[in-house]
Amino acid sequence: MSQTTPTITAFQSSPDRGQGLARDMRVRWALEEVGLPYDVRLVSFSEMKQPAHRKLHPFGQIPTYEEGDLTLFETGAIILHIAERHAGLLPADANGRARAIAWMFASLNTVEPPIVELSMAFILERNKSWYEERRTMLVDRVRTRLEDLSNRLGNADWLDGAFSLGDLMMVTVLRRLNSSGLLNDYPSLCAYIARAEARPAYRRAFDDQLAVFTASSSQG
Ligand SMILES: N[C@@H](CCC(=O)N[C@@H](CS)C(=O)NCC(=O)O)C(=O)O
Repeated sequence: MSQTTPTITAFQSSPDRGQGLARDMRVRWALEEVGLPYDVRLVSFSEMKQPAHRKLHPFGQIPTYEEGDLTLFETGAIILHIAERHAGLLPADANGRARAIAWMFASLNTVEPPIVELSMAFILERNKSWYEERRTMLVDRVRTRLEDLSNRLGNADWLDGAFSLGDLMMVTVLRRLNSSGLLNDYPSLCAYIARAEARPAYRRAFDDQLAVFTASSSQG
């Protein structure tokens, strides 16, 4: 079967300042795990909101994924598409695959929302008089998820058997908390993230994304 080289979109100049948080990182990492070469098209913030990009992504965001006549948006859908066609991100048995996919949904639907809300509150509301009170509530909600996740992971290396797309997505979600200090209270989650970050595919994806940021910063 011939494989068309996919093209993904990524920030021309990432607001994450090279921390590997922009969501093209998830797709880069998945493609590296399965050994699929890919091209990257960089887009500026204004280009993302233009009709040409909105044809690919209705919400004017990155990443998108183009492969032949298929265009996808949403990292969950993109990574599932890659994992279903290439070995490396899903177990062979049907029940194991279903559970790995459940973990991917859990990372996106159950763990990511309170984490994003906490960071959005910092970005948009930190000057409000009620910010500290709201932050306390949001931190509690994040901690509830971290506690439950840490209890479930226990001493295991990965969430359910071998490394899967569920771990890939969960780690990218948890890394959004790096600057908050909240992860420090959960040593098993810190070790889990470190284990994932040590994977050669993760390193390649991170370095490639960082190279874009470094090049854009050096252009001023
Ligand atoms: N749920 C989407 C979220 C995509 C998303 O939030 N992308 C961010 C970059 S990490 C973006 O494009 N932000 C710019 C904007 O929303 O204007 C996914 O997982 O693909």
